[in-house]
Amino acid sequence: STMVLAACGGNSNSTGASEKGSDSASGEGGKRTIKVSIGVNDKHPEYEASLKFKELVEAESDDLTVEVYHSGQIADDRSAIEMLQFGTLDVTIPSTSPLVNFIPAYGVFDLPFTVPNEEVADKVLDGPFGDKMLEMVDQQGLVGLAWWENGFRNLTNDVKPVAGMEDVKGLKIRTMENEIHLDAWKALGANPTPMAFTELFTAMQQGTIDGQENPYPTILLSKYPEVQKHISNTNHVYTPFIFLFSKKIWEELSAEQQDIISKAAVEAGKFNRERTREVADESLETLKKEMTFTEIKEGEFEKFQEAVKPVIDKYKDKIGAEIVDEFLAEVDKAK
Ligand code: TF8
Repeated sequence: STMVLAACGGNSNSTGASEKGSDSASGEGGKRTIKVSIGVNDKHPEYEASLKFKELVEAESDDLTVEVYHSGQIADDRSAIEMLQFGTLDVTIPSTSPLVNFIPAYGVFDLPFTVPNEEVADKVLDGPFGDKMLEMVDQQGLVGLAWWENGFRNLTNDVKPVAGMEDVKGLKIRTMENEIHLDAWKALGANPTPMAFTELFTAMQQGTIDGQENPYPTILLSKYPEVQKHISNTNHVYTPFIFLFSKKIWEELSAEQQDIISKAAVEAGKFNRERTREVADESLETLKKEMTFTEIKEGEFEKFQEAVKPVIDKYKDKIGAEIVDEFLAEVDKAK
């Protein structure tokens, strides 16, 4: 069958294993152009870090060239993941949330109000739990090479200031293509719709939705203040960026090329975290001038958390109870 052919096909010279994706083969290598697709624009720290990845790879390798495509010109997050599976695109660095459509366990990162700050996120992602999650994408024809940062997500809308649960009621909120986010916003009383990031600006401009949620840099650099009046510090979830390589293409690379790429992905990820955090602080200051910033009132975070509890319970089995418990334990340990 095709399955068997696919499993036996390709290059049989499966010697040198790399650090990451260590159970997958390597090939002959040779001259290659690595195409990287990201959904955000060329003002975003994720783009800067993608250029850093390019610089690192090209400095180390004589036969690898990297091309970076921003703004979802190649594809939105979900389609880009599919292209990696088919081997028609080399790299994408999406939020983990659309990956849940392929690997339910990834929903662990979508559970709201679990990660308190960036330091805890770093410890969990850089430790054994993060490694285990990176390895897990192998089953979907992907190689997970590094964690990058998008940041904590915050709510914006064009209708009213949001200071607590009451204000969220009835707001038409765009969510990522992820059922946990969808159910969490329903539980908070909003009226959510899933949509690709590439369609979001137009949807807000045309008023088909009232609001959306993203980290401060993405909100500012995607020019959302042009179409949104209000912003609040909901900080409701930390969904990381994940650096994904097509397994099909990966196995054609030489062990040396794989090594150069793995290291560059991790190195550029460190740069990405630093830049994202600098830009996040600056972005919030600018957003406070361009929009109405409303602080979430005391006691309201507790109400949010209480309201989303049934959503966490609902998805625990689907994600895998063990993974959820392990994640929460790692978060606690890191606090
Ligand atoms: C979203 C995400 C996006 C990223 C990017 C487009 O709201 O936060 O910023 O996944 O790849 O869709």
